[in-house]
Amino acid sequence: MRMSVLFSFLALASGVGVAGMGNAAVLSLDVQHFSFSDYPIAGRAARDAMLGTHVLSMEDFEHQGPAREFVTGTGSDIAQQSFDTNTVGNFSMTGSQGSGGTVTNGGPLNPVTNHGVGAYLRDQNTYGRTNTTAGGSFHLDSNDVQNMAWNVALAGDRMFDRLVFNIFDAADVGSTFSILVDGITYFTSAGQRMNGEVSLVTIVFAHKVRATSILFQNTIHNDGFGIDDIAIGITPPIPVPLPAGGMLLIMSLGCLAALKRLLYAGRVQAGQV
Ligand SMILES: [Ca+2]
Ligand SMILES: [Ca+2]
Ligand SMILES: [Ca+2]
Repeated sequence: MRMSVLFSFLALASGVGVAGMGNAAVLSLDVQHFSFSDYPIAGRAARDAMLGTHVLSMEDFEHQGPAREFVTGTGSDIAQQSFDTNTVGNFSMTGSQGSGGTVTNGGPLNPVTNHGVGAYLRDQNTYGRTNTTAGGSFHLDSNDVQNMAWNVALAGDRMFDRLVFNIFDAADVGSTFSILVDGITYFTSAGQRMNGEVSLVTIVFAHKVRATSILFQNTIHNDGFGIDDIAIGITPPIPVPLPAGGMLLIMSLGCLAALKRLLYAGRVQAGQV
């Protein structure tokens, strides 16, 4: 069952500010929350409705394995590494590094050394962050690092105007979670959220764009979240109505034909034909 719509932003006013910065103008950002058990039916139906049929690219992380932390270097030179999906753009981490149970616990959560520095491609549930793809197992996890940045772009520099994706387990252990688009905050979580809650996010732009920057921002670290089932789409072109001149021409031709019929009828009546 759909639990609530926390935020639906018609960015008419903010759009002016965004456009003034030369960035993508957000027309609306909608967030729908589902419990993890409700998501498979109600959430997927809502996702399909928000997505429509015109999808340009999708990323469900099922073909990005193996599970791993995105870092470079060793020892004290460990640094986060940007993860380029080749489908929906790239992800990188900012802010305080992770140090919670997600990072420090051994076993299946961390089959290899985890530094809490880079995003983690995971193939199993991690404190309520888990895959949302039907029949899948992978998602991209924040790994308890504070913020995640997503530079949205399509292969071939194609244009788009719609993003649909799932965020889950945000703001359930003390953080306030926000979504920024090109530096402007369009969503902030309200109160403490449920463990494992799935938040279906839909962002619609006022016009087609080639790139945009999304920041998933937390007030603290160690309140991890995941992202999965990303889709980038474009609104199909609207059929162009005939211009006013064309309509006038059609109406004039119609009138001319009616006039000719009247004249002919008059001539028949007068015995001229
Ligand atoms: Ca997945
Ligand atoms: Ca959790
Ligand atoms: Ca969390």
